[in-house]
Amino acid sequence: MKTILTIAGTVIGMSLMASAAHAGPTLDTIKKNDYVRCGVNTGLGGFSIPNSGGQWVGLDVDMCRAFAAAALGDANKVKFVPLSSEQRFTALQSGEIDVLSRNTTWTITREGELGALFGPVTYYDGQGFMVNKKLGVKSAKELNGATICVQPGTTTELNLSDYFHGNNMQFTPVVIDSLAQVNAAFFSGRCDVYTDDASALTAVRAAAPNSADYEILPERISKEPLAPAVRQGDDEWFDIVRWSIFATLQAEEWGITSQNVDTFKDTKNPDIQRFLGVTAGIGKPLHLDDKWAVNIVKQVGNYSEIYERNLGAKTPLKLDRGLNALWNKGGLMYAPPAR
Ligand SMILES: N[C@@H](CCC(=O)N[C@@H](CS)C(=O)NCC(=O)O)C(=O)O
Repeated sequence: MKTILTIAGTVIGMSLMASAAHAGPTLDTIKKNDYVRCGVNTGLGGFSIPNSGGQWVGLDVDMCRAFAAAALGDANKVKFVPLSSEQRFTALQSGEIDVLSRNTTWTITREGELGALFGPVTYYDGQGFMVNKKLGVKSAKELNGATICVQPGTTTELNLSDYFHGNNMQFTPVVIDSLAQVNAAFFSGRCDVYTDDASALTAVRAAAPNSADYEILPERISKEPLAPAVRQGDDEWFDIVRWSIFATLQAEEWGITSQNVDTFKDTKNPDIQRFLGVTAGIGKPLHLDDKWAVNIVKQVGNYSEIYERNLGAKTPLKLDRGLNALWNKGGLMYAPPAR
């Protein structure tokens, strides 16, 4: 550090020192507001939806709470901003929200052209098709000529067109702006087919009055890595978002839950000591105190707790972990070392 300062001169030296002490403009705003403004879905079961008591619940919502637990020490300090598919990137670009945590697929265009920067994937998904069983359709390849409900501003709309053209099939899109209206259009029979991320189809079907009448076809026509995104240009806030997600995965890997976290305080494992802030060091790289990770685990839970609470076997969605299992359990979820 000293050599760099001498060679590179005062300007770089000062900016290095400034960045060590300063946590970035977004965290400044969050601290000033005393809440994280989190862009979420308008109402998608399992991911982000208000419950009967008016509380926002879901996996994307819990990630927002994790960011607040890390940044402000309190998972309740979140202002949820419901956004449609088309509104979400403008809300992020304009500074209306600090983070977008809303079943949003990580793509090159959204990063390269829409100014978003995606954190780690919180749910690996793929696009599917749902039909009324009375159509007797068993495969997406039988959908030639179908009328298909889809929302604008989504990867879904683009993949749909690619899939049908690639397979030499025709379709009539029914493009509808709001999720509630797409659902209404499909369930009233205006469209033969509903296409969306498979998890969203599962959620929409689970909420339907006669859900047993509908079938999700076996094909997954795309990769939909769903991840929270921040605005480009604020690395410090990006780091907090990124490492908050990793903390939920790391806690799962070590079997640390919201219920048992206190029993780990006498651990002899130096990695766990650091993670829990028993020994110093984990806060400094994020410009936070050493308790940020333990705050997440205590107040929100590890990834498995978050998953099971919102999407797992005891929920209406009943989604298997699949690709969303940890790396050492056959899935893709992997946290780098927090040291
Ligand atoms: N993952 C896809 C689809 C995300 C998406 O916006 N899906 C729609 C259909 S479930 C949605 O969430 N709509 C909610 C709304 O507009 O209120 C993407 O990022 O484009």
